[in-house]
Amino acid sequence: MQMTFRWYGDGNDKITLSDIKQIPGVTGIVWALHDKMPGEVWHEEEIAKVQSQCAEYGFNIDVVESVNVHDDIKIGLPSRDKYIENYKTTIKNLAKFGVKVICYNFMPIFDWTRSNLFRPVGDGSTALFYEKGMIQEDYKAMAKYILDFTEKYNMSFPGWEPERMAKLDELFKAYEGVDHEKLWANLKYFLEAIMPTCEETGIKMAIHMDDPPWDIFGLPRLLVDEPSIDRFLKMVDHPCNCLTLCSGSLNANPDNNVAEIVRKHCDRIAFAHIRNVKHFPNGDFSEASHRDCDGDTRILDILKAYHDNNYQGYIRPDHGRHLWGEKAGTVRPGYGLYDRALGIMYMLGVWDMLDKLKGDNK
Ligand SMILES: [Mn+2]
Repeated sequence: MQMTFRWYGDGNDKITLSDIKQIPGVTGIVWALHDKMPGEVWHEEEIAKVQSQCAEYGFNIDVVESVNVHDDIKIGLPSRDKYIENYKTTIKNLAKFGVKVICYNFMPIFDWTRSNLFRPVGDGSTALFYEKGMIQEDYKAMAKYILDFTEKYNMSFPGWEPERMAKLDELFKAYEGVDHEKLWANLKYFLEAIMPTCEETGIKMAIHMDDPPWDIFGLPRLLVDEPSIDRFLKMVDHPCNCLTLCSGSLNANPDNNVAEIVRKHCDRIAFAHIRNVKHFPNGDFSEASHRDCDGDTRILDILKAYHDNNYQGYIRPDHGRHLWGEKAGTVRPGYGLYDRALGIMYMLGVWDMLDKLKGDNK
């Protein structure tokens, strides 16, 4: 297991590489060129700049999150081929700098979705919250809440590019007729087109689970549970076609048993997101600390499953709560310093003990 930490880049994240360096056990930065629109090529000099910033602190840049996929590819328009060519160029450019894993998602229009970004947890901290009743039909109200926030605090969220969001009605129209099967077919087309480039460069494509793992606003969602993950891996059965297994996204549906999925598909998990979720009886959920008993995701079972399978891939704490003065305007929602650092210490504590027990049992 290789511990990593997501960083939004110089001038785009109040957390510094020096801060991250002080968290024990972190060897790599999970990064992206956040000013790129989906479909644009990532150029060598832009990649080189991030690499040298990270190298100064001894961090690798093995994992990129995310190289976003252009809507035309997801919709299946004839123009997709041009964007696929751009994607291949980006893969090749990233490989030149030692990148090993590209995290991406195939969610139509909206990336992650929440109804409250700073909801009090009850202990003085706040966390991302999903109110099921609010995210049903009216995409405009939800989008307005998120976009007003980004405007007020002058930040942009991955997958929530204002340029795309300004054309929401057009986007919804463009996705008309893209049902589950069409979206599966478009995903297959994309992956089959880029797999030769992945094989040539050694880069693994690691699809992120859909968040939340169900259809929203009438838009289809694909990577939602164990059967759909099985289907995805079989559909393009190639060692470079991998998963970003996000425990929090999957466990937003409490019927999903993430540890079981880890045991079944560990060899195809290139990147592990560890996040804990607490459920409420009405279907709402809140994000929680990484400690197993603070949520319902069974973090200990998941870590044990990775350890039992001798997991060699990359791992990171996914979202954390906002602590100790972190609030709107001072922190990226879900991406504060403190709770993610606590999460790392929890995970490493569990992992070290499992290592020790394994050694003792020899
Ligand atoms: Mn995640």
